[in-house]
Amino acid sequence: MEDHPLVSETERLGQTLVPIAESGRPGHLNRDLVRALAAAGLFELVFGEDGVSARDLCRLRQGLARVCPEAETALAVQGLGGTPIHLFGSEGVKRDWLPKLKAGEVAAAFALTEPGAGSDAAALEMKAEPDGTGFRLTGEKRYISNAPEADVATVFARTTPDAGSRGVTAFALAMDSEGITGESLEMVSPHPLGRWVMDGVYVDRDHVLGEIDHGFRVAMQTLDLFRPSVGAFALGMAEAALRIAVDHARSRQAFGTTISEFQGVSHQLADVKLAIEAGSHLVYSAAETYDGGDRESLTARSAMAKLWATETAQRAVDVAIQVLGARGLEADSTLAHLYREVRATRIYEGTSEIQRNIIARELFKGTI
Ligand code: COS
Repeated sequence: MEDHPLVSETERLGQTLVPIAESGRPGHLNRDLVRALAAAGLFELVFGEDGVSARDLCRLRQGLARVCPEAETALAVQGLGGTPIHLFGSEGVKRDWLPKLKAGEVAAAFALTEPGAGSDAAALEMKAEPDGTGFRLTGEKRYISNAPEADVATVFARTTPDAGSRGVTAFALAMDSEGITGESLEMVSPHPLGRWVMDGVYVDRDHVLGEIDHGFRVAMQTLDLFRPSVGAFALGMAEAALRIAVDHARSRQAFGTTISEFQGVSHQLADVKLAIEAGSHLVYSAAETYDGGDRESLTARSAMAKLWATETAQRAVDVAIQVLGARGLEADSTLAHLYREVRATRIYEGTSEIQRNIIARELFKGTI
């Protein structure tokens, strides 16, 4: 697919962000990077006055991913954490947080996962017990991007016990509130991840996002928007890996010729290109479905886009490393970095297995 101008513009911008990304501490929030993304006006697009354009979100993510995955992830986590505030927050909550999120003055997180609730998100146990005009949150959130350093988080907690997905509420929570402790987790993935423990943390009723007991919907609708964009991130990384592999195969000599002459190499690269091209159609068609307001087929399209593109990216990076051989595994090479970065995309925002469940369920429902 031909690049939309916003993809190539963002790719150029991403190149200028590389030094800022490299100046950060791996595994920790890079606030300079968040501010630089804001200064470039990217959060104005993510938190648009007239709502969100899923296509623009995908374009930004694809462009940045080609050259600067750290900047891409900083953009994405701010978007994922801030979107429920943008789309479901009260006027007061939006006034408190949106200008700061857009200016990159604060960093956001999306706190759904718990030690006992990953794929089965409705099993979450963090309690939200009524107290005066608000609630007190108690429990643990784990494997949260930007934790524990984020300033504000969309936190999902249980307001009705034993009610499964029907007893969950979403809150916008200031993460310097009393009763919150947290720590970073050392993961293979280079972006910041951590955990928070909440011990009776007070949050006012005005900070509920959407309606009480209807927070699961807030989570699912946010994921329906973001899953295609995870696909766009994956496509950008797949394209980066493919470029490196093609350049190498063109020039690398072995057995008296360039290795691009060997079908064992060239056919693998052809297959990667084919999968990327198919992935672009799935990703942008899911984004178009969101922008067009067709909620019926969105959940399945979104799952298909994420599943295909992230699996493709994993394959693209693996093939590229195989083509480069030992060079591709040099610890500070772009491919080694992509290798660490790409793995998590098949897990977060719903594993590949969950995406297949969603597609199958929607297929039997008849929405696709
Ligand atoms: N949009 C709006 N509402 C949705 C929805 C969607 N995409 N998906 C589900 N819902 C609603 C359902 O309509 C249902 O509402 P009612 O009870 O009022 O009928 C409710 O949410 C529960 O839906 P469902 O029964 O399908 O929930 P399940 O427990 O079966 O879970 C999956 C559904 C597996 C899809 C969900 O748990 C999931 O996405 N898991 C992965 C979690 C994830 O991505 N974690 C990553 C965290 S962010 S890094």
